[in-house]
Amino acid sequence: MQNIEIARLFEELADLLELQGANAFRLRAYRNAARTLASLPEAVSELAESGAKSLQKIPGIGKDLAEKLVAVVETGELPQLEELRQQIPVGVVMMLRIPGIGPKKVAAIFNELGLTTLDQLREAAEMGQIAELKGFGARTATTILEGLDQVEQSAQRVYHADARPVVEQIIRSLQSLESVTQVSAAGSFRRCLETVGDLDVLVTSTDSAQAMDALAQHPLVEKVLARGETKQRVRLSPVFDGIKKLELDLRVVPDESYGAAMQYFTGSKEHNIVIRRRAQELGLKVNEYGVFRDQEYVAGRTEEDVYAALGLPFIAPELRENRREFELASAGTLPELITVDDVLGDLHMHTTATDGQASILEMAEAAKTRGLKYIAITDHSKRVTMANGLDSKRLRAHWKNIEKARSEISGIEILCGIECDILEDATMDLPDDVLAEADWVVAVLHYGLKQPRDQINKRLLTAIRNPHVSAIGHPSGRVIGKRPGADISFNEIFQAAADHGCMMEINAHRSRLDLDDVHAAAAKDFGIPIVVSTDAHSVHGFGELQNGINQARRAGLTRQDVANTRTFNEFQNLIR
Ligand code: DGT
Ligand code: CA
Ligand code: CA
Repeated sequence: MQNIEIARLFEELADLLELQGANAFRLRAYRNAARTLASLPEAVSELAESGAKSLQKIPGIGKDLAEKLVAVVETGELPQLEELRQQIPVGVVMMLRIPGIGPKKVAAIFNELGLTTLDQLREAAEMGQIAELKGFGARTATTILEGLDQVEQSAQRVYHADARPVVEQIIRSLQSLESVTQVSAAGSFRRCLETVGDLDVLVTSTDSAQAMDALAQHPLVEKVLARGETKQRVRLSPVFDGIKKLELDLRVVPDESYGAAMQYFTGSKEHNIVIRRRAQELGLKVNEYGVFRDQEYVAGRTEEDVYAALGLPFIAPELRENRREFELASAGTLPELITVDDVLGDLHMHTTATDGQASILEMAEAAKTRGLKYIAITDHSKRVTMANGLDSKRLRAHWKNIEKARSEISGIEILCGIECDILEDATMDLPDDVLAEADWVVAVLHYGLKQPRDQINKRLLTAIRNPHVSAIGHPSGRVIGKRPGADISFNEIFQAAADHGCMMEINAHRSRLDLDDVHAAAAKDFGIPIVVSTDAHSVHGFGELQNGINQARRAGLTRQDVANTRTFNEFQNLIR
C-alpha cells in the first residue's frame, strides 16, 4: 500500500467520526496524520514491518495511530472505518463540505430526513423540508442552497498542496521505468497556481506504451478515460476529500520536442498566446513539437532553447500568466524569485495555549529542525473564544512561559507575539499597553468579514495606524473555494501600510494563501515588507511554508522583498 492510500483512509475516518460527533482534538490528530503520511518520503508499509514502535518516531504518530497503521499495512483495511462505512453513505460525508453547516446539522439531515446525496439535499431545501427541521429554519435552508452552489463550483478544483504528493508519487513511479528519460509536471500545477483543475504530466520515452501501462496500473489511478498513441487521460481516486477526483493528462513526447511540449503544456493559455504572436513577428512558428522556420526545426529540446529562439530569457513557470513577465523579460529585469531555503523566520504560529497542538518548546524545536533561526509565537486573542483566545492576564503569563522556553533552547530566537483580532467596531481586541509589551503583533480580521467596504477599511486602518501592530495577517480573510475575502480597497490599505511601516503577511496555509499573488505583487510595488508565515497549529504546520513561497514567487517576489529572509538582527530592525 502506498502512503497516499493509507493517508486517505485516515482522512475518511476523520470525516465519518466527525459526523458521529467525535471530539475535535481526535479528528485533527487523524487529519494531521493523514497529511504527514502523504508527504512522508519513506514508505509507511516498510516502516510498519519493523513494528508500531518505529512508526511512533514519525512526528504526530502516537501509540494508537501506530497500531492502527500496522493493522492497515497488514490487512489493507481499517476495521473501524469499514464499520463506519456501513453506517454512513458517501453523500452524507460530502454534506460536511457545505459551508455554513456543521456535522450536527448534517447528522440531523441524514438521521431525520434520510437524505443521502447532495441532489436530494438540494431538492429538500427547495421544497421547504429543511426549513421545517427542528433547529434549522428558512435562513439555514438558504445557507445550504448557497453552500451547495459553492461546493459544486469548487468541487472541480483541488488545493495545489493536496495535489503535490499525488503528482510527486506518480512522477517517481514513471521515472523508475527503463524507457523513460525525463518526467515533469506541466500545466497549472507547474505554475504553482493555488488550485489545480487537472494535472498534466510529460515524459520522454522510447516506449510510450510502457509509460501508459505503468500509469494505468498505478494504485492512485482509478480509471483510464482515454488512450491514444502519445496521450492518455486517467481519473485518479479521490484525495483528501470525498468529492474531488482529479484527472491527469499524460503526454509522451520525443526528446527533441520535450522543451517545446513543456512550454506549450505549462501554459498559461494567456502566456502562450503572446508567445505565438511573438514567434509570428519573428517569422517563426511555435507549437508543442518545437520552434520552426517554414518547415525547418529551429529549437525544442529544452524550454531555455524555445525562449531563446524567441529572443527571450527563460521565464519561471510561476510568472507565466501574461501579467508583467514579457515586459520584464524584454527589459532584462525578471526578478530572481525567492526560494524556500531563503526563509530564516516564521512569524505566525499557535501553541496549546490556544488552539495549537504543541508546546512552545516543541514548536521551537520543530522550527529549528527545519533550519529556521527565529519564530514568533502568536496565539489567539480573547475574541476567538472557540480557540480559547488569551486575555491580557493569560497573555502575559504565556509570554513568561515563552521567556522560560528561550532559556531552554539555543540556536533559535523566540519572539513574544500575539495574533490580535481587529474587532467589528474597529478597535483592537487587547489594550495598547499590552500590545506595547509584545515583540511582534499580527493583527487580523476573523469576524464580520461581510461588513461593508468602509467599515472593513476602517478596521484595517485602525490596526495599521496602531504603532504596536507589526503586520496584518491573512489580510482578506478568504478561504479558497469556501469563503470570499472581505471587501477591501487595497490601494488605500497598502498606502497606509507603506506610510506607517506595517508589514503584510502571505499566510502560507494551503487554503488561505492570503495575500494572493496579485495583491502581494501590488504590496511589493508599494514597497511594503512582506512576511511569509505558516500559521502552524502543530509541528507539521511548518510544511505549509512551501505554499506561501509558491505564492510569493507567483507575485514576482525576491529574497529582498520578503522580510523573514533577513537575519534575526536585521529583521528586528525592520519591526517598527
Ligand atoms: P487547470 O488544469 O484548469 O488548473 O489549468 P491548466 O493551465 O493546467 O490548463 P489545462 O490543463 O487545460 O492545459 C494545460 C496547458 O496546456 C495550458 O495551460 C495551456 C495548454 N493548452 C491546453 N489546451 C490548449 C489549447 O487548446 N490551446 C493552447 N494553445 N494551449 C492549450
Ligand atoms: Ca491542468
Ligand atoms: Ca489538462
